[in-house]
Amino acid sequence: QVCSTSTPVTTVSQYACQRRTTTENHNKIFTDAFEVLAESYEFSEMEGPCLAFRRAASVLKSLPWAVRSLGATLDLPCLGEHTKAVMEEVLQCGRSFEVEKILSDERYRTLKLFTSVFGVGPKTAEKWYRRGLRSFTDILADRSIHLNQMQQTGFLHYGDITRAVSKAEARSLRNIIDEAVRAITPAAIVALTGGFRRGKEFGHDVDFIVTTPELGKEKILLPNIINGLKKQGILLFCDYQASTFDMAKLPSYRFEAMDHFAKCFLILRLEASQVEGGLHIAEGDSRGWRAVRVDLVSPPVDRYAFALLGWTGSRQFERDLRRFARVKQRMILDNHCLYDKTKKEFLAATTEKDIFAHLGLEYIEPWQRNA
Ligand code: 8DG
Ligand code: MN
Ligand code: MN
Repeated sequence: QVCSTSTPVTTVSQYACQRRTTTENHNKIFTDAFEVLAESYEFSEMEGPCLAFRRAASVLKSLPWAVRSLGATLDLPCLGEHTKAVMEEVLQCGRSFEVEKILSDERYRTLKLFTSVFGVGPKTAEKWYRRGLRSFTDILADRSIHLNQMQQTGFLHYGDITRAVSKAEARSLRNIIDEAVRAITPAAIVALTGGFRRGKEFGHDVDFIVTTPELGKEKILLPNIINGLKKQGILLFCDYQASTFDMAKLPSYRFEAMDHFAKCFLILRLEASQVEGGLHIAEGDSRGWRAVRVDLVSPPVDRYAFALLGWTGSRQFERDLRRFARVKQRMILDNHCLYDKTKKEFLAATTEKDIFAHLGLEYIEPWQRNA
């Protein structure tokens, strides 16, 4: 080689679990564009390109510097032809015409609008779109459409639920959950997880793990917490899913999005008086309360580390942890366990650090998992 370089080459890993990604994104102009493309492919059920754009966005999010030319991306993984073409457009024009076209596309706009309702997934949105429905008015006026209870609640609290939850609101909810849990068993464990554990300032919901130090006693937790919240008059909606967890059915070789722990998807009423600095609501809104989405998951305590790692996210970080485990270590990782296919045994863990160590990964702090 003619060209030798004196600057140290730091290679960026193709796995998000080998990168440190804070909430500080220096490449938002690109990652916002990629997210639109990824979502548009998701609506068309084109998993490959969708994932490619999500991976590319994740790589750019991990950089402590802003990309100013395509030349600067030569050593970066996961950036394909299409990705670079979009970046080129953004670098030259400040925007991507392909993205703008999607943003003005009727199908994309409609599916985006419909899936913004709590309880409406891509399948339902698509079904409504194919029936010619284009607005909420269309849906609510169509007598042949049956909205389930989740969707009815979604429409009822649409404004509040689509409005971001602030850190102060998350803290207040933590106190509410803490109190509800202590009333049942003082020894209970409550941990903040999801985006707020990763240090985000705002979230679409607040996620908690609740369990008991005594194995098996966690079974009484969720039903009792739900009852407590109901008695306080702050339970606006509850979708409770009992545990289907069975250690004998592990490891699971097929990919499952959901884990088998007991969980509930809630909408709670949060009073302004309980939030330091007030509610994060529209100016001029004088109700004195708002609706917020809260997720509770309740694993048995011996599964705690796996559940915490799985629910802390980000989704891309989780995807790459599992992919890394499978491809690089011949291991299966999910929210319940870590299984070594070579040794044919489960690897025990009481902390997240144990799991990273089993995987041969450097420990990544929660606030560095915003991949
Ligand atoms: P946000 O709420 O601030 O928007 O971001 P987030 O906290 O990262 O997203 P989330 O949708 O609340 O999910 C948090 C983590 O929970 C996510 O990384 C993956 C995990 N999770 C599972 N199973 C499920 C599931 O069935 N539904 C949802 N919503 N999250 C799940 O492991
Ligand atoms: Mn969340
Ligand atoms: Mn959640």
